[in-house]
Order: sequence, then C-alpha cells, then structure tokens
Amino acid sequence: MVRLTGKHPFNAEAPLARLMRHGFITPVPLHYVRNHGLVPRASWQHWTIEVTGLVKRPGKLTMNRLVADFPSRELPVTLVCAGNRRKEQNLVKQSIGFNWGPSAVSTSIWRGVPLRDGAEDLPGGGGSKYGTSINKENGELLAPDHGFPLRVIIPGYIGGRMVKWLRRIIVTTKESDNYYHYRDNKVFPSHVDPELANAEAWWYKPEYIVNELNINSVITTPSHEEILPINASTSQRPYTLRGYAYSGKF
Ligand SMILES: Nc1nc2c(c(=O)[nH]1)N[C@H]1C(S)=C(S)[C@@H](COP(=O)(O)O)O[C@H]1N2
Ligand SMILES: [Mo]
Repeated sequence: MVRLTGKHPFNAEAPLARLMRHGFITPVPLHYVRNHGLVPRASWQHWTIEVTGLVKRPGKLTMNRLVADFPSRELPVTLVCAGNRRKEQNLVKQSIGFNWGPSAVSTSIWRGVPLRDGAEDLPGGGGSKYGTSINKENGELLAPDHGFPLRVIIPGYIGGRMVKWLRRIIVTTKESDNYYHYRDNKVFPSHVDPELANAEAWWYKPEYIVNELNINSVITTPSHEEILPINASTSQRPYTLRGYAYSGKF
C-alpha cells in the first residue's frame, strides 16, 4: 500500500496496477484506508450499538444479538473516498485535502443488517437509505482499519458517510453537528478558498455537501510513463485499453 499522510493517521491506497489486476472484488489488504484518527482496539464481546433519539424503544444491542435477532443481507458495494484523484485536482488548484491517487476506490462483498429492519419505530422512513454492516468480507470479520466490529454501508454514497466503529445511531430531524460532518466532503465554487470559507461560514451552507457519488472514470492502461511501441514497418500489435468507472446512481 502507498501511505499518503505519514504514519498516523493511516491513510493508504493500493498501487493502481495492483488494484486493477484483481478486477471487481478488491482483496482486503488492497482496500483503501481512510482514517481521521487512531483505530479503536475493539472487542466483539464488549461492543454495543446504541439506538436512540426519535425511536419508540431506545436501547443497546450487543454484536451477538445483532447477528442472532436480525435477518442479514450480503451485497457487493463499491466504496469511494470523495477525495479519490484529488492529487490531479490539487495540481490544477490546491485544496486543503491531501493527495489521493486514483485508488481510493475498492469493492467488497459486505454482509450486515439493513437498518430499515429496525425501522418500524422510525418516523417518516427515516434512515431507510442506510444499512449497517456487521461483518464478512470474503467470509472474514471486518478488519480493524475498515471498522471492526461494526460499520455503516450506504450503496451509492461517498465513503465519508459510512461511519466505521459504529457505536450509536441517533434518529433525529436535525443535521449532525459533528466537526467532520461540516468540515469534510464539501465542494465549494472555485472562488471560495479556505480563508473565505471560514470568514463567510461556507461550511454551514447545505447546498455544498457531497453525498452521492459523482460519475467518474479512469483509464488505467496505458498508465503514466508507459511507453507504447509503434511499429510502422510490420503490422501493429493490438493494445488493450483498460480502466474503471463508477457512479452513485443505480
Ligand atoms: N469512525 C470513522 N468512520 C469513518 C472515517 C473515520 O475517519 N472514522 N472515515 C470516513 C471516510 S472519509 C471514508 S472514505 C471511509 C473509508 O473507509 P475504509 O477505510 O474502510 O476504506 O470511512 C469513513 N468512515
Ligand atoms: Mo473519504
């Protein structure tokens, strides 16, 4: 893996050629990692998930109860950090985000409990976009870097909405007041630099939030620095172009 921000926090992506070699499903060791801080040392036995707020029966569940008492589903979901390819963006205009290459994208088979299965108590279909994922990536529990023992998975949304090491779900009509909810994953008009964003409180304007993934595509071969031999005298060998593409709509 290529480290992007030094040792701590651990942020890393696979070399693009290695990511591509494996096709659609990304092996766990090559799944990009985006951590804003330290990885909690969690234990399956002691972890609880609290459901609170606008619910009839607030309460806590252990991991074993979550697995035993709720039907689970399994589906492939592509995770993408909203900063994927930011290195290229930073070359055009420097942002306050670090330089992601084109490998902040990974796909796994996730297994978990749909949040809507606990949602009869929720008002107005609240949370119906969300799923919580409990384990199993190629039959494994979640790796610590990817949220062990419990994380959120929201197909079609940016990775930033998929909270890892999930401890609490608060059903509420108010937007989160979390620092990172306001300061991360915003795209402002090009004249807004960080100073202006602070001075004029652009962080709190709801229209600049990024939730669903945008369409994106990358040609991966030929790669940077790759030399394509051209043979003018004999017949040209065919060359296969490759790449990847995704969008949030499905
Ligand atoms: N608790 C917690 N959840 C988090 C984050 C984090 O730093 N802490 N980073 C978010 C961001 S920005 C992304 S892109 C994804 C990355 O998930 P991954 O490391 O499993 O690829 O987790 C999201 N969930
Ligand atoms: Mo992210």
